[in-house]
Amino acid sequence: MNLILFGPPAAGKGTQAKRLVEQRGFVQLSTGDMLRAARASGSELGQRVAKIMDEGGLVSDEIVIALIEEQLTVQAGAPGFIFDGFPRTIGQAEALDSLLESRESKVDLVIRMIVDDTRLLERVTKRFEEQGRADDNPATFSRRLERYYEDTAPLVPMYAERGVLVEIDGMGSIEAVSAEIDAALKQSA
Ligand code: B4P
Repeated sequence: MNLILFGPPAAGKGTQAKRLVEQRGFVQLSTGDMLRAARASGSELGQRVAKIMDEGGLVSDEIVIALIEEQLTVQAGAPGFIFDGFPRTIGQAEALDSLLESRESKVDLVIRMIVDDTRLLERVTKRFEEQGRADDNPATFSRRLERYYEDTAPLVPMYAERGVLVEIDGMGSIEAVSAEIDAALKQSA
């Protein structure tokens, strides 16, 4: 099973992916986590992406696709993956299709978490107060949201046409959203 958790920034993709790893043994591939780890390590890649992330931009397709490809190779043999925060552009979606196809696999399910902008802003504001993540400040967040509507939202009709898209209400509590995801997984099994 290859599952994409899809939604705007701060929709709760990472939160739900971690739970699915704990409860169901999925392997999580989060490009956000990979990029933050690169930054924390002080590597050349980390230095290249830091400014883009802090300004609310999208890191280049080339870089994130290479990160995903590397992980698909390192973790070959895993029963399936949760793609968390990837793909975020049409180019990334096409690359993912090719990467999976060459491994005789495919995208099985895309769960789109629907959360309105006001609730997203509430969540990042809270995280900014608690954790001080640089890209959670309101100005940067509005740029992240713009990029989502411009570059990432166009993936919705693409996956809908393929019949792999399930939309869930992501507005509720973490537990309520988890229940929605479990129901979507059960339905698609
Ligand atoms: P990400 O790391 O993917 O973004 P995120 O804001 O953490 O989103 P997520 O939806 O995972 O939110 P979370 O569960 O943490 O990306 C960060 C940056 O990396 C991007 O802006 C970009 O620059 C770069 N990047 C990453 N992938 C890329 C790609 N493929 N291409 C190009 N660039 C890329 O939840 C947010 C908060 O809400 C948390 O504090 C959580 O506790 C809380 N929360 C979650 N669910 C909740 C709920 N139901 N109720 C209340 N609070 C909830």
